[in-house]
Amino acid sequence: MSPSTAELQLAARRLGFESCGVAAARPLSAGEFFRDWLAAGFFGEMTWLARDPVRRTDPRQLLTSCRSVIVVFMSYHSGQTLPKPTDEMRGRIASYALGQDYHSLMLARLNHLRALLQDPSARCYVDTGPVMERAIAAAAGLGWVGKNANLIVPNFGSYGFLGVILTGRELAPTSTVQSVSCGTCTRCLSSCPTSAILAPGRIDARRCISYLTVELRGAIPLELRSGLGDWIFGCDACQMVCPWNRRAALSQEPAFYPAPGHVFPRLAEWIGLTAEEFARLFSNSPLKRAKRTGLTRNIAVALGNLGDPRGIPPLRAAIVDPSPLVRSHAAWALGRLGDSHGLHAAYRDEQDPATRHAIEQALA
Ligand code: B12
Repeated sequence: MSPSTAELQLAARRLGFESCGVAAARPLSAGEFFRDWLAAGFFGEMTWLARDPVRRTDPRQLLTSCRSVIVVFMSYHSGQTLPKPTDEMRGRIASYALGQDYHSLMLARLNHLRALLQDPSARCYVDTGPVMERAIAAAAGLGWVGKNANLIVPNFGSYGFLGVILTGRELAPTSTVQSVSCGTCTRCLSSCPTSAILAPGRIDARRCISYLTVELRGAIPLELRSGLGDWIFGCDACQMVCPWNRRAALSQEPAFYPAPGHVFPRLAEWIGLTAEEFARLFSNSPLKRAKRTGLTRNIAVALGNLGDPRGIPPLRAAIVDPSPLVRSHAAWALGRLGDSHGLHAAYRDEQDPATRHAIEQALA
């Protein structure tokens, strides 16, 4: 016999999920918004998002037998409040990525929940399939979609991951009524360093620092680089200012607490990582998604933004990196630090036309 919604919610709590709800499997009301969002091109290079939008906005297109969608929220809020040390050049990592990789951890827990359903066709997803997890979580009444587009859960704020199970079981949907919301607050809109929140809930991902530092594989657009500040992987600017995160309960999951050295990482150390060191250091971290070249590119930009002359030696080393992507961003950063000597030296040896152009621009 299938468990009731209440039994599933209890089991989810025992598995460490702060919140769990159920939405009936039907086309999401977010569908129209999503299609407009795609038409505007806001997905950038994440072309996988644009593939088959109908499937993404209706769980029954993904699993034909689907009757209900179970959705869970797990906090990763580790409450980092320490001021940034000024001893060395340091960067910043979004809090979702400070600890261990969440996909495998949450999928393993979700699979325990799935086993209770005794439904062999049920499927689990954590960021791993064409499902609109936030829209489903809002439909199940877990919280509401804030103006910063994040799902905000009462008492837990928005620093949390979502996961879903699609099942053929008919489960009682949970309440969809949320009596609280963002009200008149617009702090997230005005705090976004790259003005990526065009209107409440409407994000141009191409401008979002999270996209630029995690998903984008190529060059970061010149006009957005200064906005990155010291963020080297993801960004929390729109969540840090959210009043709902001020008194949010901390995560109960030790795996999501910061790995040693990941809070305000030392940029001069990390910019010089070899492929092997990168693989070893980040094998179980969300940071592996950026790959070594992506992370090194981001660190070069952060060093340029910090404007600290101590950034020149590590950037001069990065300007001979095997990757032209890294070299061109190191050139930009050296330009910001006014190191024309280092740029001239690099220009003499540079063969790649795009990187030569980047050096010329940096010198100019
Ligand atoms: C692509 C993606 C991104 C992209 C695009 C983000 C975006 N806002 O679209 C980038 C790389 C920028 C990104 C960044 C982040 N992401 Co992300 N991302 C995803 C992913 C894979 C798909 C999201 C998607 O479909 N986007 C398209 C937009 C249109 O849809 P949406 O934001 O999901 O849903 C919105 C619309 O439906 C809208 N909507 C619906 N109807 C209507 C009607 C009106 C009138 C309006 C205005 C809006 C509206 O409201 C929804 C909520 O924003 C999901 C996982 C998943 N499969 O869902 C994770 C996910 C959304 N990301 C997550 C996280 C943690 C982040 C970051 C916080 C990471 C970070 N710190 O750097 C940032 C937050 C940036 C932000 N403010 O949105 C979590 C969110 C958890 C939560 N509490 O909300 C998810 C659910 C992953 C997970 N499994 O936990 N992400």
